[in-house]
Amino acid sequence: MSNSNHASRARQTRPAHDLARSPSTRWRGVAFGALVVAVLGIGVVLATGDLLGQRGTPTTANAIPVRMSMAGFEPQVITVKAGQTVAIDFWTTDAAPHLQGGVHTFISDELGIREELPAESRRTFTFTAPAKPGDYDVYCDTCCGGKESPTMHGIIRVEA
Ligand SMILES: [Cu+2]
Repeated sequence: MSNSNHASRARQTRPAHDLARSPSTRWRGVAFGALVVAVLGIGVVLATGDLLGQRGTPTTANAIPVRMSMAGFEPQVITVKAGQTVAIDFWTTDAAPHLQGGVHTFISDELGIREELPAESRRTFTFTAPAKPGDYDVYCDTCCGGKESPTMHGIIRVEA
């Protein structure tokens, strides 16, 4: 008799215990699932972005890869030789709505360069480096504050 009483009490307490415990367990499961989805999502976005940006291949040998983004030019310092014909392999993963006229720009007033780069694309252009060594300014004027924003400036470093 007392045995069956014990058993029934145990049977009654276990469901109560499960009820008290399962919500937090379920929440932990949901939180973990959300974390996994978020991490995978970020990975996919990064991988896709890089694939989009690297679509196509440079048409000019020895072109210098320069990535343009909301963070500016990458690399920020582009080193070239005086008098050299420089090929820039210019690319971006940014989407058109973030860019004025749907393009990033590569502008150097001092060197007379003005090139456009459509959203999510890659193109190669060339210019002739000046004979005079020094640092020359380059900027993008079609996003993130343009010429007024220090972030949108890079340097073309001309070495002798
Ligand atoms: Cu830009």
